[in-house]
Amino acid sequence: MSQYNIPKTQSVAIVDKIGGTVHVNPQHPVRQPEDLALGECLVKMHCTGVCHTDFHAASGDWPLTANLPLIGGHEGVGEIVAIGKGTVDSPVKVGERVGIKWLAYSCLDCEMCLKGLEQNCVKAKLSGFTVDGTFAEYVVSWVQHVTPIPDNLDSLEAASILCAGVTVYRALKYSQTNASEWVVLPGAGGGLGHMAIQYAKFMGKRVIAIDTGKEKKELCKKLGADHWIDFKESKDIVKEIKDLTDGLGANSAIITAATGAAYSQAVDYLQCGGTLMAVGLPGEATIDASIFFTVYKSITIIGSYVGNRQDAKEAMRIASVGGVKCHYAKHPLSDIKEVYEELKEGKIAGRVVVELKKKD
Ligand code: 8ID
Ligand code: ZN
Repeated sequence: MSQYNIPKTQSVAIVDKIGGTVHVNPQHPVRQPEDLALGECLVKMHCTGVCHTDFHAASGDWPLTANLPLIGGHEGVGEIVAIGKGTVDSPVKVGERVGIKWLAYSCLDCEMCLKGLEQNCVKAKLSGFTVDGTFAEYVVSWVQHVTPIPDNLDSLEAASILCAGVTVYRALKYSQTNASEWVVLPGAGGGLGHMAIQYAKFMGKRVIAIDTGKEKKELCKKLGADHWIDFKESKDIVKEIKDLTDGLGANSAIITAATGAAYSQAVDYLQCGGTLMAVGLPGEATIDASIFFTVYKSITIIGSYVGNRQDAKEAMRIASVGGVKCHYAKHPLSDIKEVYEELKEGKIAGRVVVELKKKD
């Protein structure tokens, strides 16, 4: 039961068929507290970030298909207003502010979960893909997987830590790159990339940001990138990176661009022993890397998929101590269609965060 007054209907942004137009339904049903299952919680949303993944999911350009009708969104922050009856040992309580990330649920008991690869659990439920996501005023999630939000962090600032932040934080964590070493960030001006610059600097690394346009250049420089390369203007990205790194090449590349092209030169500009972290998710592309030089240069290629609960807590803690700050533009839910268009065209510097509840 809940002490809150929970409405029967709500506004959600929804896609009826893959490739269809996202639209707002103001009469979508709200699951009521008495209908929550054991371990589930109902979260009244404050806001949600919009990730390029939401656009991939709605347009159907991945080799996985989303559940339909699709309510996207996986960077949500809100307040728990009810918890399923009979739930014991919940790590969160009613009234607490929590975040909903891409991995909404995993069993916590299988080999993948126990190895810390919760995101690869066969029973995983994905927010905004296989279960209703955060483009809604009320979302059902799971007490074991929601992320507590530190008190000193504003909901709008915390939202994009839940996907963009966690994902790049984990990719950097496993990039085998020490403080003072070079990280190249293709996609640096986007949602994930602009957070990656800040996490990399917080970890003491040196950053070469790659993206395009004046606005993204200014943002990357402001956030601490040591160097900037415009991929549309550069005649030779590999040479530019080698020139900036004493002829040796960079120690790692965290590729967050949503295109295969951004992967193609990485093995060439990495130095021996370097690591390519694959993060950006174009649906069809393959990594075009020289086998010879991958072997000869002792290059490591690692796929890095979001993060587990501990990664989320660490990424959030770095935000709460002021190590990173999301650069975002605030929009109403009704703007989602235009936001998808802008993501498609690569027009958004940083992130868009949708406000679902005005501050009291
Ligand atoms: O767990 C994961 N691995 C994970 C988690 C979250 C998101 C992966 N993703 C994926 C998304 O599905 C998407 O494919 O990461 C990709 C980037 O997500 P995003 O940061 O939300 O997208 P964005 O804000 O559009 O930023 C992409 C940036 O890449 C630049 C664009 O200009 C944009 O700023 N870019 C492109 I497109 N091509 C480029 C290139 N060749 C490039 N930058 C450098 N070189
Ligand atoms: Zn995402």
